[in-house]
Amino acid sequence: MLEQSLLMVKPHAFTAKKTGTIISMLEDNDFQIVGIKSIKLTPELARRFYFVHQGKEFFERLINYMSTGTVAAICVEKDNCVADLRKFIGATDPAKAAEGTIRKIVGVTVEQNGVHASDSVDNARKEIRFFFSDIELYSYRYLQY
Ligand code: IDP
Ligand code: MG
Repeated sequence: MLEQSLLMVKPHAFTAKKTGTIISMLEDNDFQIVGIKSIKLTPELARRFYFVHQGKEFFERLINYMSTGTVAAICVEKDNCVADLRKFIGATDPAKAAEGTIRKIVGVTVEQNGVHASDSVDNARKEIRFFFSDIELYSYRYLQY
């Protein structure tokens, strides 16, 4: 089924000019870009985005890290997009990520693992809404996220 998901380029990958590499990887693997923007998250926005991890040991560090620099938010669309994108980014720990995955290529550490991707269709809808309005998503007419 045609789905959309949200990929976010994390600060160190954006600073290291890996955004182009990541976009090429997405486009070369059938992920259609339907929305894209760069933004600097405030700690408050980062907290909202990662609220499901509140209370975890790594939460405060993650919030601090995610608000240190610019991120790129990319909304992509394809059949089975959410599961396919999770597979394509690879394991949370880049050292354990499979060859050819985004995290294997641009990840540095578990925290600086290059990218975020939505983990369910429901969270994809919320995360796309977090970054984009309808008029910023060109194929929003197909899916009312
Ligand atoms: P995911 O990004 O693969 O979905 P989650 O468990 O949802 O992984 O964690 C969200 C983010 O929090 C990870 O991408 C990573 O940057 C960071 N994180 C997760 N576990 C750890 C940890 O044990 N130490 C430091 N950072 C972590
Ligand atoms: Mg997650």
